[in-house]
Amino acid sequence: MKKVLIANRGEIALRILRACKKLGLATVAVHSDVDAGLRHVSLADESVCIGPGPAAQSYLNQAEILLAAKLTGADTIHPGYGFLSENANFAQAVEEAGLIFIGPPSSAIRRMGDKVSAKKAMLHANVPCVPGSGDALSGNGKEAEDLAEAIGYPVIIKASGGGGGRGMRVVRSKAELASGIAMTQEEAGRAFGNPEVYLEKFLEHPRHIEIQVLADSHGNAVWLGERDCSMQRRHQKVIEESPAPGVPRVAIEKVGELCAKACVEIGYRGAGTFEFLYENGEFFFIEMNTRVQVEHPVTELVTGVDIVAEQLKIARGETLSFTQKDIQFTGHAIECRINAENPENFRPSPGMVSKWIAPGGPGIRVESHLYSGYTVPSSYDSLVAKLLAHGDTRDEAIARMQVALDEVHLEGIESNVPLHQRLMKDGGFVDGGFDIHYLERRLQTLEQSK
Ligand code: MV4
Repeated sequence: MKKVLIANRGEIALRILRACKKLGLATVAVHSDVDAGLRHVSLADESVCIGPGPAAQSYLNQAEILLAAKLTGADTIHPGYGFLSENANFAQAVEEAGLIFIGPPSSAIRRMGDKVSAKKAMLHANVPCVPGSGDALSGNGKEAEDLAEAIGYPVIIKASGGGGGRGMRVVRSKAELASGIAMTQEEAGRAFGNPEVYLEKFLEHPRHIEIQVLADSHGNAVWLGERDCSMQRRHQKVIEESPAPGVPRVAIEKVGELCAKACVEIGYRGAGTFEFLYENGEFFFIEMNTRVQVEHPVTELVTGVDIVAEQLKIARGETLSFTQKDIQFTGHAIECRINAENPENFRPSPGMVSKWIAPGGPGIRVESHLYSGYTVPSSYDSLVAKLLAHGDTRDEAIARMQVALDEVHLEGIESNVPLHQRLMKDGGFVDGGFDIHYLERRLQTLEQSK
């Protein structure tokens, strides 16, 4: 591995570029027309324009990205998150072109992308899953009825091709079951080209807690603790933190060990995340993400592990340089996702950033591609910065985050910084342990009190 093509944009492209430089790797930035001014484009050794603004014609254009790799002599492609990062066909095309794809083998992406086969793999590896069908529902309606009766309503019908909140439907009684299954199958067939659905017990008040793992290509795997991502709105995470407040360490250690073992069992390689719902002291696997995630710096702050550099080292065949017992968890980290959006109605707020001054100080980390004079395009998601605070305790992390949020100077576009400022003082947030519905409920009561 000598030259890495970064097939992404924004803050994560800059993050990957920095990891490449740390390891002495040459870099190629690929960018769309509207992204020529991105920081990582000027900082990379080489850059190639791969098409117009719309992602379908640039960051999702597989042929164009492979051509850019060929033209520049890049031997490796890092897909970041989103875009092509979990596209098994792209990973396979990269492999077949004789290049290194930063991620697990395409076969593992394919297996985890299909939620029924992912769940089967996890059940086989003894990772606790939400009670349910354990396989795709057959055409026999009676079978689903009996199963739903046995686990008890409410249940949730999920598309095997879905994930991340797409293709699911809650069913609260026997009367709605058959039509609920038929509608979800119909929608899934259209949206994902795969009508398969499965059934689970619907958990009403879970928290969303995920386990970060790293696995090398020599049969070694470690877990790097958890992240509590329950503060979300419409399946978009808003705040993430580690450790998860109030969850017993023994429970985390138990599920963490199972995740690391599962990696070895399925032949996983690279960074990965096991997503769980956590309710009444129990973990239930729902999905696995086979990429680096937006919130990976939360884990980096509490473990000191450079996850993106580890991805690169694993991909070039190195053995993990540490074992599970070398991993120490220190203090508490919180991440606020700063989006270019109206803080009241959440509508995107693209435009020119006339002034950006980033916060700093002890325990503060900023991941951002922003600079004064940068224009946030309207073509992509609205994440413009990740602000992280680390402290000895959760209270200290919150206090540092409050100071840092007050230091943010962002002019020219609207942002959700005011929302984060309110949340850092919100009783429900400060207490910790809130469920995945907390933020949406809290926003409703704020709306009503106006
Ligand atoms: C669930 C659930 C309750 N019970 N599964 C939504 C995204 C996808 N990753 C899985 N999701 C859910 N699955 C059962 N059996 C509730 C959700 C869910 C959710 C999960 C994580 C984070 C935010 C969420 C918001 C709404 C619903």
